Amino acid sequence: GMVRKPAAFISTISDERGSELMYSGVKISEVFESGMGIGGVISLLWFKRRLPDYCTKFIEMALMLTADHGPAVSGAMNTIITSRAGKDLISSLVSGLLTIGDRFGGALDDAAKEFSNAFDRGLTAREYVDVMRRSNKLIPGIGHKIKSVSNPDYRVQVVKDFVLNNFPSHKMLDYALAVEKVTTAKKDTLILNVDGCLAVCFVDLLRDSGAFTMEEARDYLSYGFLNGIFTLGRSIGFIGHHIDQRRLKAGLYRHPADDFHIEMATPARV
Ligand code: Q5B
Repeated sequence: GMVRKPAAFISTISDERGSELMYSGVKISEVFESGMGIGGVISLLWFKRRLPDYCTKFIEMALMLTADHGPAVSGAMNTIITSRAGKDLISSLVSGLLTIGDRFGGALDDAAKEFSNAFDRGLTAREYVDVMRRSNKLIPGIGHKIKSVSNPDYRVQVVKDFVLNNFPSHKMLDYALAVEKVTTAKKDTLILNVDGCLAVCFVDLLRDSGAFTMEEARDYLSYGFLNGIFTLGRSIGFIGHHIDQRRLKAGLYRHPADDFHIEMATPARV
């Protein structure tokens, strides 16, 4: 008989071949009828399962509160400058996205990893801070350029309130808040930041919602999906900044030369 050619790709999250598009086995009509929202769609396409309502609501909150944080942050500036250089929406968006990393917006994966490693090893908050200091590492998810104990970040408060009131357990959030107590005693700005707070709460969700086994929780964290939450959320803002610059008909940007300190040594003759 006929031998089927082995497939070059395997895909398990969506299927458009039948009469109805399916997301992880759920028909698109059911996606709409059930009112699962974008949080439910992310649950299907990222985790291949339907999550409880409080989890999909939490995912939506994460996207809403990471959507933008003003024009001055690294990514928005890149987007604005690219847009003003006359580039198209996708180029401007991507230019902003490329700044997301360890320092700006992309601290979620490492925050989840480091906080949960420390917690699982039974380190006290103080011991974790000391271990990181001794290894000369900044604690991912701690610190902010402008937010502080005296100028709190409303976004972090919203996340904390939701998790404390809706999650069945919030061990990792409690642990991160104990770490924040230690770090803010050193400096006012060393708060649990939006990246860190979202990250530890997602660890609580993965570990204790009952929707994932411990092994699945570990695997999903290792896939780096948490930085995907910030990236997806902030794309909303970056696209907004591109549209804004177009609307304003903003011209090419050139940074004032007097804002640079230029220092040049004459190269040694060889
Ligand atoms: N120190 C965020 O730095 C920032 C420490 C620390 C221990 C730490 C820094 C950091 C880890 C990465 C992280 C996410 C670069 C931030 C985000 C989204 C955003 C952004 C927005 C949005 C800020 C002063 C003193 C020094 C340091 C010590 C600093 N951080 N010690 N662990 N984590 N954090 N990123 O203010 O003794 O004086 O030398 O890398 O979580 O990106 O809105 O802007 O929505 O867009 O420049 O919210 O914390 O502080 O570097 O001058 O440090 O504190 O060692 O100690 P700063 P520095 P010393 S949320």
